[in-house]
Amino acid sequence: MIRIYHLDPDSDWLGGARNGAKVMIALRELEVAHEVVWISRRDDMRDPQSAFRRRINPWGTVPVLEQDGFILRESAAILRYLAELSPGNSLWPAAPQRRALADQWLTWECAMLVPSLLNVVRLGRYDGVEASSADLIENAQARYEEKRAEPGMRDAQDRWHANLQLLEANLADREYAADHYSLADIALGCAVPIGTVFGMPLLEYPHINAWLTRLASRASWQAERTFMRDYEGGKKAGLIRCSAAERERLPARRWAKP
Ligand SMILES: N[C@@H](CCC(=O)N[C@@H](CS)C(=O)NCC(=O)O)C(=O)O
Repeated sequence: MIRIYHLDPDSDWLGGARNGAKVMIALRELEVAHEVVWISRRDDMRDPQSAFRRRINPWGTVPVLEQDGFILRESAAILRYLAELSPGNSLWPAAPQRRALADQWLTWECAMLVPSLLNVVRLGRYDGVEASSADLIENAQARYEEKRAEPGMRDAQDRWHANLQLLEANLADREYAADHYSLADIALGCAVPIGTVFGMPLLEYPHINAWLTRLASRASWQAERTFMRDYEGGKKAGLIRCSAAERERLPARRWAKP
């Protein structure tokens, strides 16, 4: 049986694990039997003495896949492994060039897009290394506003937006990152809405908005609370396109307390 170590967004003060969300969506799409082990960011991931750190992942991160003693870390590696277990699936096509193009965007997500987001997160001190009461993610947009004019933060924002412009241009003439719905969309779709948590709008990217709508219409995405809260929270905050009526209907985002 495959076990996935993941975070419950209802009890995590950073709203859950976006990298874990990728794996959960892929498991549903591929219909792979699995169980989820819900762990705690504070007690399991950040405590060097925890059983999780000692037995499963000394790096202290999720997601982790465990299967009969085999342990695999890194969301992109886990996605590829799951796809290998499900031959013939369309998320990871067999034809070398089609697969390579999906892999290009899957790799770009973790090598280019996420690092540019982490610059913003770290400059805004939302890496969450300390969950101090002065630095809660629920204050992220206010803190981001305070810092957005600082030169380092401006540069970090520009890099994030330069990457989004690349994705936007790619989606201008195709529905998905690599011509067909693939692992790349799963990874990118879980990462892109996070910028709105920090107050960075997606409004100027019509193709990205349309692509997110396509992803969010899938049952496997709707079941992933971490993604849905980032996505709907972005809409509620007026940072992702949606109608006024939908914005009105959406609940305000609530963060768990640390
Ligand atoms: N490159 C890794 C990143 C894993 C990662 O950083 N996951 C976050 C949750 S999305 C985490 O474990 N953070 C550690 C912490 O907050 O202590 C992957 O893609 O799996």
